[in-house]
Amino acid sequence: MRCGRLGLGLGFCLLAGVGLCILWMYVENLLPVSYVPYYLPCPEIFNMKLQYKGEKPFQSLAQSQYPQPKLLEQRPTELLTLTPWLAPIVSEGTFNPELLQHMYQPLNLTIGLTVFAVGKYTCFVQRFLESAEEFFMQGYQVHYYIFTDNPVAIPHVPLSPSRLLSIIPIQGYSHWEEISTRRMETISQHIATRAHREVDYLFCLDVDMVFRNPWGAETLGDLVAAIHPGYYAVSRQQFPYERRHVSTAFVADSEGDFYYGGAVFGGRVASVYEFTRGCHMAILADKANGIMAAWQEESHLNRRFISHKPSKVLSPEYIWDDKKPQPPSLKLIRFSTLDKDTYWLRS
Ligand code: 5GW
Ligand code: MN
Repeated sequence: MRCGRLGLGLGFCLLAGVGLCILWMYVENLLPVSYVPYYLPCPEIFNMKLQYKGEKPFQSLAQSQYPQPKLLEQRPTELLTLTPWLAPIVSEGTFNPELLQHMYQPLNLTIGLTVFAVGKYTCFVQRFLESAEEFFMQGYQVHYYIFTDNPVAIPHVPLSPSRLLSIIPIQGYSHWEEISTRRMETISQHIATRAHREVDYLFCLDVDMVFRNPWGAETLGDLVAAIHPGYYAVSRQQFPYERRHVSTAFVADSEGDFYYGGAVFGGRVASVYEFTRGCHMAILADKANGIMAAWQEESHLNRRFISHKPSKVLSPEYIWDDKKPQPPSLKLIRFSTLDKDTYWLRS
C-alpha cells in the first residue's frame, strides 16, 4: 500500500517535470527578450523585441534600399580597415551612414559627451557646442557634460529638443599639468556617480576643437580610440610613448599598434569607466613616485590601449589638426583642432 503510494507520487513528479520542461521550451520562444552575451558590440540590437512589444524588429530596415555587400568586389580604400585583432578602423567609405542610422535610431540611445573648459579654455565652448549641434550624433539624444571652474563663463548655446547640457563645477588648478592629469579621475568619478544612469555611450573630447562633418553611429563601440593625426604614418619606435621604465606608462620599442590621441576616446559608459579608472590609478602610482609621463594622460591612455585593445578605432578623420594640410588618404575631416594661440592660453 505504502509502496504503491510512493510509486504513484514519483510517477506524478516525473510527469509534472516533463510537462514543465515542454512548457518552458514553448514559453522561451515567446519571451520578449533573448539573452545575448554582453560582449557583442551592441547587444541592444539583438534585444530589439524589448522596445517593440510585438512589432516586427528591423521592419524599417527591410524596406530601406542599400547595395548588397560583395566580398569579392570590395574596392580597398587606401587606409587599413581592420586591426590585427579584428577591430574595425572607421573612415569615410567603410560604412553606410543611412543603414547605421536605420539600425541604431530605434534603440533610443543616449550619447554622453564630456569636455573640460578650465580657465581660458571657456573661450572654446561656443564654437565647440555650435558645431556639435550641427554634426555630432544628429538625430540621437545627446547629453553634454561641461566641466568648468567658472560656470558663469559658459555661453548659452541653443540646443535641439533632444539634447541636454549639464555644467559641472570643478576646482581650477594652478598648474597646467594638473589640468591635463585630472580628467581621467574626474570622468571616472562622474560616470560612477551620475553618467552611468544617464547615457549608454560616452565620448570624452578636447574642447579646443570643432566638428566639420557628420560624426554618427559608426563611432559607437565598446571601447573606442582615435589614431593621432601626427603619427599615423610613422613606425612604432618613433611614437612619443613614455619610454622611462620607472613610469607605469612605459612602452618598449617592440610594443604598440597605433599612437592614439588623448583628445578623443569613448565607448559604452561601463567600459569608459573601467578605462578612465585604470588610467587614473596608473597616474596616481606615477605621482606617488614623483613622475609625470611624457604626454601626461595621453601617455597613460596609449599604455592602456596596448593591453586593453579598443574594439573600434577611428581614423584621423575624427581627430585632425587644422595646421596640417589634408592628405589624399583622408576623404573627410570630421573633427579638428583649432589653430589656437597657445602662448596666450598658457600665459
Ligand atoms: C592649459 C595649458 C596647458 C595644458 C592644458 C591646459 C588646459 C586644458 C586648460 O587650461 N584648460 C582646459 O580646460 N584644458 C582642457 O584640457 C581642455 O578641454 C583642452 O582641450 C584639454 C587638453 O588640453 P590642450 O587642448 O591644451 O592639449 P593639446 O595636447 O590638445 O594641445
Ligand atoms: Mn587640444
